[in-house]
Amino acid sequence: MYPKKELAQLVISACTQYHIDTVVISPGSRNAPLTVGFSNHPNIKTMSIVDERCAAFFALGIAQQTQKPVAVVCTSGSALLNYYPAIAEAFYSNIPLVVISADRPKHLIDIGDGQTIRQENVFKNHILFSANLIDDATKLALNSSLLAEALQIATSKKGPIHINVPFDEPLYETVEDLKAFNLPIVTSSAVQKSQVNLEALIRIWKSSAKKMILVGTNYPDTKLQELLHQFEKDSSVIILTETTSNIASEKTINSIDQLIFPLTEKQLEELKPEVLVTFGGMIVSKKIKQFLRKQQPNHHWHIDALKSINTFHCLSEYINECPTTFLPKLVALSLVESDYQQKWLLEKEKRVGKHQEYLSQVPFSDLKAFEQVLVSIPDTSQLQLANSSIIRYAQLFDVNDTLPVFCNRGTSGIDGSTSTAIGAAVAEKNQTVFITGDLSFFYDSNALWNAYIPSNFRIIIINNSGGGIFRFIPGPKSTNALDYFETPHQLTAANLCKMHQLVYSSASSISELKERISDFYSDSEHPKVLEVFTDKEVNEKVLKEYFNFLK
Ligand SMILES: Cc1ncc(C[n+]2csc(CCOP(=O)(O)OP(=O)(O)O)c2C)c(N)n1
Repeated sequence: MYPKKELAQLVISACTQYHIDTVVISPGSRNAPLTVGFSNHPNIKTMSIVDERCAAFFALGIAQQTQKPVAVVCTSGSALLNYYPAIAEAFYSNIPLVVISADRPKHLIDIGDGQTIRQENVFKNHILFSANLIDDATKLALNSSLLAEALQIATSKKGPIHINVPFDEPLYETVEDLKAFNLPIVTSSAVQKSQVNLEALIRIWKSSAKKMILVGTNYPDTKLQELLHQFEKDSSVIILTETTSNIASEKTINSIDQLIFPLTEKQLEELKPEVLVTFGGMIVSKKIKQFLRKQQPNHHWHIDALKSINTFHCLSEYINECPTTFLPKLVALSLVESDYQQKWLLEKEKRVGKHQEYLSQVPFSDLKAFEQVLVSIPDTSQLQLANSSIIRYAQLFDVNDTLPVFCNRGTSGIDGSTSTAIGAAVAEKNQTVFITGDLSFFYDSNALWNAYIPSNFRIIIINNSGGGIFRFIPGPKSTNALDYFETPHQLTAANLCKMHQLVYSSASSISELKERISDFYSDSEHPKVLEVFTDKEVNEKVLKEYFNFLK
């Protein structure tokens, strides 16, 4: 059974031609032609999620893992606007999210018809392309080319696109077959190749004794990992990575905040790179941003096949190639004798010792719980992290390098981490473990209103009764309005788990945590949640003293 409407048929046919095989549908009437068509298509897996914000983050999680476009479909009106947080995340994280909204035809907009808003171009600031289709049989060619362009862009440029599809009533008429449509061939618009003077770059590289490679958010990539290992042989090169870089090595600095925080101005000046090479997405560490914005390198080269970002306000070259294509041109060069790498690694060694010493003596707290939780996660699980202090705590530890790690760092929102993690879990055959703070968890609690959560999905909530981060960052505590930042509460996840049929347990001490976690990852009929309660005042003290102890 397919929709009788040709425009709906065209949209469905276009999606299949661009190999979209997963469509997340939220309920409504205006989108009935798309709902009927997608759900009956043999090559498309459809899933139903009521809350559009959750649906979009869920789809984002799937697309994050498959790196292929995933579509979301909703009805007209405010439903569509609930996609926006995930669209912004997809925009800044380069995730191909295909947003399809049903709409009324133009003559019914702004004349007092119900459930109607101005949908065309509504995401214009954070979308790669908006295809405003027209409900007119004579516009088939135009609609086809808009669809082809939109889907081509989502696929090649890896980001969100919006297809707005107006339907007049009747909405529920069906036919037996889906027509075949020939979409025009769209070649990806030629990306302007930057004119890099490779010889000049090589000259700079070879004459510099202080070179830093800083990796932002990155998919696990063995080729890249291998390349970076080769750079480590050069004593003038130091590699800085983050938990979300998915790069691991003894010779990289992987806890940047831990390393930089105790450094004096003099040391920072000494460790300032002459050449900075960056690639990957967003950088989590605030300290490295502050450091490199203040102690700017003479040369900053950013390598990215899709887009350039000038995070440190000193970008000198944008190299629009894949890192794995460009980096071999540098790695093949002769090594430069220098003590630069050694200086960084000596600092790292000191911090690692201090870190272990400190952890062995601290009371139960977020930091201590994190240590226990991270070592408990089974090898090769996928680790999804929420924002706020969760991602920052993770940066202080050596995370098991068999775990691919992900976090919504595009816009660092707390509004869709659980939904994203569930989407990612659906797309991943290995177990997915999600660690979240309490506000992030309760904010996105509708994420659990989802019939597809794999039974091996695990959630660990670090419940410090509010936004713990606001006790650490400078500012909130100096005001008389801390409650408006931290938003303290007494909620627990127990009843939510009951409602959504998740196996719930909790821990409030190190011994309870050790006990509960011992069989937390074992097979179960339902997904499990472990809620770890910590004391916010202890957390604050422990983390502040941690950084002082490192000095
Ligand atoms: C959608 C959204 N609203 C507000 C914020 C601002 N914000 C950043 S962290 C945070 C608190 C998060 O608290 P929780 O999830 O409990 O984590 P904790 O800081 O305790 O680790 C808030 C409100 C945000 N990042 N995203």
